[in-house]
Amino acid sequence: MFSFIKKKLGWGSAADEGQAPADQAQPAAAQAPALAPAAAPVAKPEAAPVAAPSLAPPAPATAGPAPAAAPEASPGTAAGAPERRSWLDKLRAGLRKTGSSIAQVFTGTQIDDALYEELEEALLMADAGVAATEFLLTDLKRRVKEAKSTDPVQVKGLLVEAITELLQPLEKGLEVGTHTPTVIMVAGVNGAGKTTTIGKLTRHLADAGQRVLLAAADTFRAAAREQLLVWADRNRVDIVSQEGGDPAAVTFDAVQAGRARGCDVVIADTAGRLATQLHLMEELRKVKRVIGKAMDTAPHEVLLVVDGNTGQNALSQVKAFDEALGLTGLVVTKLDGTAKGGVLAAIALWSRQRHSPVPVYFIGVGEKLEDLQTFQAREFAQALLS
Ligand SMILES: Nc1nc2c(ncn2[C@@H]2O[C@H](COP(=O)(O)OP(=O)(O)OP(=O)(O)O)[C@@H](O)[C@H]2O)c(=O)[nH]1
Ligand SMILES: [Mg+2]
Repeated sequence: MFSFIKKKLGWGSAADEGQAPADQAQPAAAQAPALAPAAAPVAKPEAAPVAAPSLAPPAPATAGPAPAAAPEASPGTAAGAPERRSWLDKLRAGLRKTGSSIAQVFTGTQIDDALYEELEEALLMADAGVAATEFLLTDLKRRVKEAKSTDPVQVKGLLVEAITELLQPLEKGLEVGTHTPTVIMVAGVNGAGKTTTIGKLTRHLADAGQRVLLAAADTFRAAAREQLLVWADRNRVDIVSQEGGDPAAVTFDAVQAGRARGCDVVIADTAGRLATQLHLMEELRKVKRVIGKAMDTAPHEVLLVVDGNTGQNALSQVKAFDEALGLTGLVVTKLDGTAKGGVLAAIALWSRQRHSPVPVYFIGVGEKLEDLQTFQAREFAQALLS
């Protein structure tokens, strides 16, 4: 459970002690039929308060210069610290291969050309890509000069600073509640982790008292629908699905049903596709257009789920899906595996050059519920170099 969701909503401490305030004691979703089909009678909205909850990143677990979220750290951190540490360990373990090779650059005694060359190689090996590697090297050399550093260990610290600063614009919380419902469309290549991410996110939202409706817009595979049904059932939320239906039509029905039922969040799961499959990308654009027809301001979020193991290909995916859909956020999954993590730096550099950054709302470090975590730039930079 993201303890900070509760905190943002102003019911953190009571709920942390297992005493949800009276008006939140019964999540609206729990009262809704578990697996309502599209044609189910439209339920009157429950009086679910929408206080613009934000799944904002928590304050950094480790010390760093003036973290912006510092004032919120205390109560939530106390309750959430062990959980957060354990996923951080997973992230570290996942990135260890790369991390150790970057960290090893700083085990010598000299700061010379050889160190920078080794670092360049290590960053490239970590999937940072040529542009981000050059950017970080230039930035690091400037920092080293300014700090008049003579110790490689100090240089390592400066690299953590450089990476943190580059990644910082990607650190932003997903907000729901400004619109009712908040409509979230989820896209990505096959097997990236879309459905799993939706399942975990749904659970967190439902636990926070949000009434969620899922749209099974992956109508290609019966198994895909079943998979989302399992998550919906497990989370006791409604789902709109249709056997072999048109993805855009299913999504349209879901957004309309979400509005009629007074849902807080509608999440559309789409079928995996490659950005090079032009007809499938066109279909995705159609899903987005149709969501806009069902609700003027929607979709409010267009999320791309990328597998952290795909290296520089992840950046290509981000660019291509952004061009087709206009992304509002990313989820980077499987950072517990063999992912090298450097691609986040490449995405951050690309994001800088875009008119507005595309935040990484969440990272996935495993298949369990607690393995969906908010992205925190400093923690990530430290894990990368630990
Ligand atoms: N280790 C690890 N596995 C993950 C993570 N996220 C998802 N998976 C696994 O990746 C596999 C694919 O996940 P799905 O959620 O089905 O991926 P998808 O993008 O919906 O796939 P398609 O709908 O087929 O395109 C499953 O076995 C998940 O359990 C993660 O963060 N870490
Ligand atoms: Mg799926």
